[in-house]
Amino acid sequence: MALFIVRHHHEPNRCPATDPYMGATLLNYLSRPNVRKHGVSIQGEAIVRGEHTLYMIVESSDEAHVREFMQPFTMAGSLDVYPAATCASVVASGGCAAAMPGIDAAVPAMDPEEACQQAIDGGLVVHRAHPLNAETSIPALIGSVVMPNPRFYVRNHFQIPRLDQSSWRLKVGGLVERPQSLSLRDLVKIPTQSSFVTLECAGNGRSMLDPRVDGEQWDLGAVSTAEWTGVPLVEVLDRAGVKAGAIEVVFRGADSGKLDANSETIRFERSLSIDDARESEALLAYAMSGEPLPIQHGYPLRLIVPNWYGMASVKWLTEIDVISEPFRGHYQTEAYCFEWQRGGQLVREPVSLQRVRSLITEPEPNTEVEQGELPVRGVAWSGAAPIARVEVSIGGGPWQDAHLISERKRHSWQGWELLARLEQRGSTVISARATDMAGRTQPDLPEWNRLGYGNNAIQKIRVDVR
Ligand SMILES: Nc1nc2c(c(=O)[nH]1)N[C@H]1C(S)=C(S)[C@@H](COP(=O)(O)O)O[C@H]1N2
Ligand SMILES: [Mo]
Repeated sequence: MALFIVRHHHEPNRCPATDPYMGATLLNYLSRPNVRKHGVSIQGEAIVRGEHTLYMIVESSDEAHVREFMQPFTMAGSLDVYPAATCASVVASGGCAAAMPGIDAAVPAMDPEEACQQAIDGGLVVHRAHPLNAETSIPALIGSVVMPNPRFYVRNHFQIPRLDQSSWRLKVGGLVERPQSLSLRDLVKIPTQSSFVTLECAGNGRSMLDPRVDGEQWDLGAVSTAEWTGVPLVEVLDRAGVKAGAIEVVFRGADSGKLDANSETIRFERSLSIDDARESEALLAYAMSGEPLPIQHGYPLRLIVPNWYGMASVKWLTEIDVISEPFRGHYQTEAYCFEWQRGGQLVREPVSLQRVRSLITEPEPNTEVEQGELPVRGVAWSGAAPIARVEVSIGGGPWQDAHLISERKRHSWQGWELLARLEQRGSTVISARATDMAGRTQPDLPEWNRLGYGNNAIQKIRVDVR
């Protein structure tokens, strides 16, 4: 279907609505059932008061249908039909005059406009329409453990591949005794496992780094939790039988693209050491919080590596390759590495486990709150160990222990709350700090690094006490 804007203008003395019967005829003509008969659907219509001008946003297969439908209006005045586009489509293609980015015929992709519109309609904050990158808005983190799927943050490097379940296979090869080619049906037959796992993008909070670093300018919402269901990765590795001499397992997604115009096409691929592949409780997930994996989140199958930053959890998984050399892919050795200047030296370290962090979900920053008791709530997580405690400070005062809600979880964030007292009126800062059972806690300021990963500085929000 194509989108059009229709404009009709008539002279004041020819305004059809001045005659009640003509006016009624017009309304009936514009009614949904009648419009449908003409192969058109009206998304909205309005008249500019006093200007005798009608605008409509209509959808139809082609302009001819629109003109045919609008024919009666031409008797009262002029008619213009403009081919149009949604804002999501213009932004995704990079401007009013730009064409939608080409979709590689070999790997059919989701329409970027549709992906973007879905993100907006789901309540996500869009950072980039294409490739789609969108974060959860923090107040949406309130409440249950799981983030509803439409509100789960989306982080993509390339187009979103549209994979066909009937022809899709997971190939397991390389240094294995029995190479596998598994359909979704084969996988569903293996006993399932479900786990609540928090994913956090390594760049979450990057926008707060000073000096600014390149990359998606995430606020604090590139984190969400879902209940993932699928097959333990070890199960599939054991079926294939890992041979002696293997040191790493590479996971390859179906999505691909170029880093810049002159470079070669690369896939999104990441590796884990054999030990991490076996011991991280990684899951090959085909369901997300009770629904089939949504296309944006890796349909039909993705890897979920609990406690690791999100880049390890490869979406649209098509290949598992067992190798005998360290993997050198772009997303392994160039991106997703901390680069620090320490003692005049460049220190590099691969990004792996999520750093301990807490987020305040309530109250909302920069809002007015009443003097007296105020519930402060949030979530906290750490890749290294369960959360030991969360403390809250009001207006730079002493740290007070918050109450941890529900039992300790290994792979998912934990809710916490504190009934705080706000004594003084005026602007106040509330901060929250988590400590995990490995004794790690959050720094006061982010540890700046060239690519802007792992900012787990203590969150501070400002409220106005009335
Ligand atoms: N195939 C593929 N897998 C991927 C990515 C990607 O671009 N392609 N992005 C990774 C990154 S950086 C993150 S943070 C998570 C985000 O998962 P989500 O979009 O389901 O939230 O997916 C990871 N897996
Ligand atoms: Mo990420």
